[in-house]
Amino acid sequence: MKLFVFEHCPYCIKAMMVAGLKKMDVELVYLQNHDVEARIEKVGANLVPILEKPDGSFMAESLEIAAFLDGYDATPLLEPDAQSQSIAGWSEKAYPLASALLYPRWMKIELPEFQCEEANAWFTKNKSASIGMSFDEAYRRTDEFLPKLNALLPEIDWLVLPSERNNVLNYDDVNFFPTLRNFTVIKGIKFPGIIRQYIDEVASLTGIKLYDDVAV
Ligand SMILES: N[C@@H](CCC(=O)N[C@@H](CS)C(=O)NCC(=O)O)C(=O)O
Repeated sequence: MKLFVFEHCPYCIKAMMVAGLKKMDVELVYLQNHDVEARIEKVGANLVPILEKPDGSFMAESLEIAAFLDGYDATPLLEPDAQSQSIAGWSEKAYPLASALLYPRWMKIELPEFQCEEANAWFTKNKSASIGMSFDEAYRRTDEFLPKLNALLPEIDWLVLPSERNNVLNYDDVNFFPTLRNFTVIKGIKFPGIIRQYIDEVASLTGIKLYDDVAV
């Protein structure tokens, strides 16, 4: 099977987590960010992740892909979610800060979906419009945004470490780990100890790479 993704995309990470957790033979294919046609021709919409199944058909929607991959061997491992309201509430508060901190940083590190000028220009144009400021301005204002995001992190009080539940992951992990994982690209982020341990444990179980080494 092939999974068409962007490395910075939290929805893609949901699907990649399950493929990694179950050590599946899924080839990751990184589309260029501006290549909208490559998405539309497969699923009729401009969205990743997209899974190409063994029969050649395509499937969109990260959680549907996650469930499909989890059930592929007829032995699903993921437990149901239990914290979706807490996750949604916290994510809504953090979203504007997270966007302003993350978007300019994706342009500053090496990512497979930004391997040509058109891809960078497409992302910069669309996402600077969505945060209402240029990437230069957003990056310059890190000292304003980062303390506010750091202050929100201790409010995440629903995490249970995988090691405290027999390393069995659930849909809360699938939904929320990708957000925390992306924050590792922000130099100076201050994860409370349990969050840092949670990120490291889930990354290790799913084989998802973190950004600590290239944080800016
Ligand atoms: N509901 C979809 C949302 C996926 C989504 O929003 N993907 C974004 C990337 S993070 C996308 O492909 N946007 C189109 C673009 O960047 O041009 C899912 O869960 O898979």
